Amino acid sequence: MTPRSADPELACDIFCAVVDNFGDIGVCWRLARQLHAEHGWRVRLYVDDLKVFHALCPEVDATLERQVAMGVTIEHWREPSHAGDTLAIPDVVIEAFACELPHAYIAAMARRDAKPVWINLEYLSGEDWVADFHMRPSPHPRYPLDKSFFFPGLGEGTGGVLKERDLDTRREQFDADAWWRERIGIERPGGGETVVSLFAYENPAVDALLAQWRDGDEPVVVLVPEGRISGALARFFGMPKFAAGMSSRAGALRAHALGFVEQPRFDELLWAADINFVRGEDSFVRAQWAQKPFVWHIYPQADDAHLPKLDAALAHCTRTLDPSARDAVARFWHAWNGAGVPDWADFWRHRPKLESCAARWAKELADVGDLAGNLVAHVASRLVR
Ligand code: TRH
Repeated sequence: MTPRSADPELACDIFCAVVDNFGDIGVCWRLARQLHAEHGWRVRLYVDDLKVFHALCPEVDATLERQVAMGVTIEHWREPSHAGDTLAIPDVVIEAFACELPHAYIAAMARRDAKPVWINLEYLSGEDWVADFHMRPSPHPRYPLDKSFFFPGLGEGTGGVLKERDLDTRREQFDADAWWRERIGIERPGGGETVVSLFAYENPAVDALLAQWRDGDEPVVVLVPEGRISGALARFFGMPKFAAGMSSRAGALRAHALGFVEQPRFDELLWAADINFVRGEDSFVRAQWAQKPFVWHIYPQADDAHLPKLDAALAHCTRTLDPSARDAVARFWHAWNGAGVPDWADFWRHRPKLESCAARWAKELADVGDLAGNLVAHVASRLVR
């Protein structure tokens, strides 16, 4: 039997329901592009909110039912029961983050002679249990179909996280001077200034942090993509808003607001900064590949279900730090996620150690393998003809 993974025409549908924010479509769009560009798959992406998608990919026209962007066919998933007009079932079906597939679609999957490989792509967690559950099949109660649970993760035995093949090369070739002129309209700050990127949800700890930067001895330049934390910046600087293109300063702190950029350019912000505050899932992963110190504002869940995930990520990312630096990072991350007041000086005095740890961690994480490659390997093991 010949594995079908070598088939350049392997067809895949990805279903994505946007719950809120940008992470759901952020992950699906990155995966879709990668499966097409790096593995030659024919990918169709069903998305229920094209307006959010448009922010990440401006060439997506929110009024169209069907379109192609970057080689990926995009279908407007109008309602949960809508399954496209043709109901052509591909070789691989990926349901992202437990969004429910249309019933008519599942019935058509069951009618297909060669059953598709059906994968539920889960949210990322660094917790240990993930490796035990990764790729566990679950038989459908009514149809002769198996669904596998694909768990992204930060450790061995998990699905890993997405990383494009050319990412490190793009990072190494990044022209920071040109970026500062183009995006901020000023020369790149000198080595004596600490550049911070700040992508976060509303966060009660931000006022204390801004005040520490303002009152500190070292100059800090903070770059803020316009979004949920912008209101706090505006209040801090006494401005009506802190919108893209606006700047302000107070004491040792300078701040610049940035417009939202298409997803492939988001990494540049992380490469331009000395330390990155990131959130959710996809920007959290990108910060790890940026090989810079970072602080994670995790997506808050009911009953504090996110806190064990935060600690699991801390354990992975800081594993090679000495105890004093590791404790400082844990204190700072916890404060940024609602437990205590952040102490910038206590955290940033460890900067050299945090920088070398970030580079070590990116290498360790790469050993788990790229999620798209791991998924393709799984499909290859299941699809035979
Ligand atoms: O937007 P998020 O908060 O998304 C969240 C999380 O995914 C969370 O786990 C999920 O449950 C919730 O959504 C529904 O953060 P995240 O995951 O970092 O996604 C942001 C995306 O936006 C990421 O792909 C990077 C992208 N981005 C751009 O493309 N351009 C930009 O200018 C910026 C600031 C971000």
